[in-house]
Amino acid sequence: MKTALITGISGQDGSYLSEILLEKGYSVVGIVRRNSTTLPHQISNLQNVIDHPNLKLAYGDLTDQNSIQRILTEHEPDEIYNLGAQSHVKVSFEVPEFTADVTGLGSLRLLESIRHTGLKTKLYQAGSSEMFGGMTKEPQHEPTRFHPRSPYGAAKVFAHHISVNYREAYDLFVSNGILFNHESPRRGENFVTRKITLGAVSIKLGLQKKLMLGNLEAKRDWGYAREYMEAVWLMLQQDHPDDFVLATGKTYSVRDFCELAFNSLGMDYRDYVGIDEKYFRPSEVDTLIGDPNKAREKLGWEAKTTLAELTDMMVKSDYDKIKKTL
Ligand code: G4F
Repeated sequence: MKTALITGISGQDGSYLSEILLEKGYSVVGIVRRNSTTLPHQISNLQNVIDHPNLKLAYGDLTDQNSIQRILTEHEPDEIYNLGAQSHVKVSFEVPEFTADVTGLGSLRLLESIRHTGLKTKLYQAGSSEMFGGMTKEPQHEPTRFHPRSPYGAAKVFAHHISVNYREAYDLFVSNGILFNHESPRRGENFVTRKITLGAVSIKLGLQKKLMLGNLEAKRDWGYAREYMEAVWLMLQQDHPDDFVLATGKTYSVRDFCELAFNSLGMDYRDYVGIDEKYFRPSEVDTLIGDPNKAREKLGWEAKTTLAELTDMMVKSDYDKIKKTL
């Protein structure tokens, strides 16, 4: 039985990946951070697998090298998926140093721990389309130059480059994914898609009157998170480490997403959505659109769920969830 270690297991991506790995017969170890929220709340995304006999949780932190090294020594994972991060772009402007520490240096600590333990393992480093940031050349693919527009993007660029460096310098098996935005009913509530689906449903059910957002003109390439985690697993099943863009190849604005979400509830977003300057970022990434050709050719992967299907899935899930509490 193979063992996989996941940092960031309690997030959207970590929860889908753990389900996929457990279905494939892996033993999964998830690193969870000690914080003031109680564990059941912290791991609510893991409710489908929390009682699985092959899932273990271990306390550790990407800012604490000793904890990582201890977990590596104890569990000797065959594969490591580094999904842990301070992943909110707007928040990264407020806590830039913390973001650099967790999102950037956290990946270096993992690489150093692998090197020092001498473990023969494969590492997946979660990169982001935010690394392309202000690039005007579209669509963005693996050789596209990075131009991060936030402390989060800059930290991810560091994590990407240091992963490539450790691959070249120490012959470690490290693959970088460059994932464009990927969403689902498990998306954190302060990311724009989930904020919109939750807001639209709350308005429909009479719990809220307005939904305040920031920049409606920003365009993103949005896919379905579970499908992206299938591709992440495939990256570590290759004979050689490599870097891959995962994207749908289509881009839509935040305004388009509002239209889809409100329409699916029989409402017109223009009657409910307002703009609040506080949600604007000091520097914005205007348009992201990825070219997933390499992943299609080498991994045989492509995104299947359309944005309309994804929006419907999220709206329905939020509707059912809120309705139950009324
Ligand atoms: O949903 P968002 O916060 O996602 P963002 O910034 O694109 O980052 C996400 O995707 C990245 C992959 O490219 C990940 F690496 C990263 O960790 C994260 O998962 O914002 C999307 C867009 C932005 O342009 C933002 O300015 O929506 C715009 N927006 C407009 N109003 C808003 C809001 N974003 C948020 N979070 N909240 C708003 O009220």
